[in-house]
Amino acid sequence: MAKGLFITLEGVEGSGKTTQAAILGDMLRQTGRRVTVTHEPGGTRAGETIRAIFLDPAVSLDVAAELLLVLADRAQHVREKLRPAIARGEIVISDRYSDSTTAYQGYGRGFDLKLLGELNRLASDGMTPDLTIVLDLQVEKGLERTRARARGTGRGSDRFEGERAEFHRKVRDGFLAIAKAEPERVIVLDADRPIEIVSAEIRRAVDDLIKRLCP
Ligand code: Z5A
Repeated sequence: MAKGLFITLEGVEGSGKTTQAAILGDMLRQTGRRVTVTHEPGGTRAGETIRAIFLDPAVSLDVAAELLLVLADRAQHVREKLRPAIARGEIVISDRYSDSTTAYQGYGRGFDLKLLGELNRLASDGMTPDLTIVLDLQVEKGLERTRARARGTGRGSDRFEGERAEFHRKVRDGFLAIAKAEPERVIVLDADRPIEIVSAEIRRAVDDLIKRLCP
C-alpha cells in the first residue's frame, strides 16, 4: 500500500488555496493516487455545523469562543477524517490547518503563541503536515479577489472579511514567520501569478515530497 501523506495549503483570504487544492487533487488522482481534498473549518458533519456558526458575521463571538471553535473543529477533523485517510494510504490535502490558528488567532487576535502551540497539539493529536505550502499574497489583492468572487456568485462576506486590512497584514506576517521558523516543513510561493504557474510550482514541490518520503 502507498504511504499516506499530509499536505496543507495556507495563506490569507483570496490567495488561491481552494483553487490550488482542487487542481493538485486532480493532478495526483491522474497519477493513480487516492486523494482526499478537505478544508478547515469544516470537512466533517460536526465541522460544517461549527463552520456555519464560525463564519456568520451576524453571530457574535468572543475571540476565545472563536479560538475554541476552530480547535473543536480540528479535533473532529483529525480523528474522523484525516488520520483514517492517511492510514488508508491516501494523500490528504487540507485547505487550512493548525498554521491558520497560529496566524489568525495568534498573530491576528494576539493569543499567546506558546499556549496556541499546546492547544494545537491537543486538537491535532500531534498530527503535523508533511508539507505546508503558504500561498503568499498582498492582503489588498486577496481581498480584491474575494470581493470580485462575491459580486459574481452572490456569496456574502464572512467574519474576517469585515476585519481591517491591518488585521489581515498581521495574519500574513504570521504565515511568513511560521515559514521562517520551520523551513523544512513550510514553503512559501508567490500567489500573485497566474493560476497555472502557481499550480506547476506546487506540483514540483509535491513531486519532490513524494520522491523523498515514498521512493
Ligand atoms: N480560520 C481561523 O481564523 N482559524 C483557523 O484555525 C482556521 C480558519 C482553520 C475560513 O474562511 C476562515 O476561517 C478564514 C480564516 C479562518 N477566514 N479568513 N480570512 P473560508 O474557508 O471561507 O475562506 P478562506 O479560507 O479565507 O478562503 P477563500 O476566501 O475562499 O480564499 P482562497 O481559498 O485562498 O482562494 P480561492 O477561493 O481559491 O480564490 C479566490 C478567488 O480568486 C476565486 O475567484 C479564484 O478564481 C481567484 N483566484 C485564485 N487564484 C488566482 C490567481 N492566481 N490569480 C487570479 N485569481 C485567482
